[in-house]
Amino acid sequence: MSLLPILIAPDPRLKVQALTVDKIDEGLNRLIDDMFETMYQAPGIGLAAPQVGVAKRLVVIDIAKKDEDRQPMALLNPEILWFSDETSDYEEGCLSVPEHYAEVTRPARVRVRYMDRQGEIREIEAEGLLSTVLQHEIDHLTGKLFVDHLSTLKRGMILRKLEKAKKQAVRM
Ligand code: GNR
Ligand code: NI
Repeated sequence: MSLLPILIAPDPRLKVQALTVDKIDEGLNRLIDDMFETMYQAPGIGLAAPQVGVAKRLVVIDIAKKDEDRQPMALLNPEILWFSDETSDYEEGCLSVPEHYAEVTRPARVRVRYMDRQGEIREIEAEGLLSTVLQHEIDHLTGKLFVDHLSTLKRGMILRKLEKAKKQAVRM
């Protein structure tokens, strides 16, 4: 297994529309294992393939707490079938937007259909943190980041800081 480099915004590869996964082969299984390893190492509670430069509709999630057993979930081609009218606010972060956190308002509950790594079609209904993370990860598959849910002003402030930090990093 290997750690994959995580892309940092602003980066055009984070803005692409990811493509449907049509076969589960050795290469895809390896990518899924590498994404779990990368997510746990970060550490993060979710990771979408575009964040590691792969434009495929694939996400991994594990919202278990540190003292709990791992609960790895790999979701291929996830889609939101239904979301509640009721909303909830959650302080979000993103491994591609390091060191910035902001409250995002999203539907409180969602129903998601996806394929698991065995090729079985599954559906889950989620609320709370899992609902937030599912929506955050599925957004990555259409090139959307949590900052795209903020005001133009807040988004601009965060992206300018990240851009500046990147330029500093290449000088060092
Ligand atoms: O690790 C992560 N934590 C998090 C916290 C609140 C809302 C969403 C997230 S997802 C994030 C990892 C990540 O960037 N996934 O795309
Ligand atoms: Ni993210």
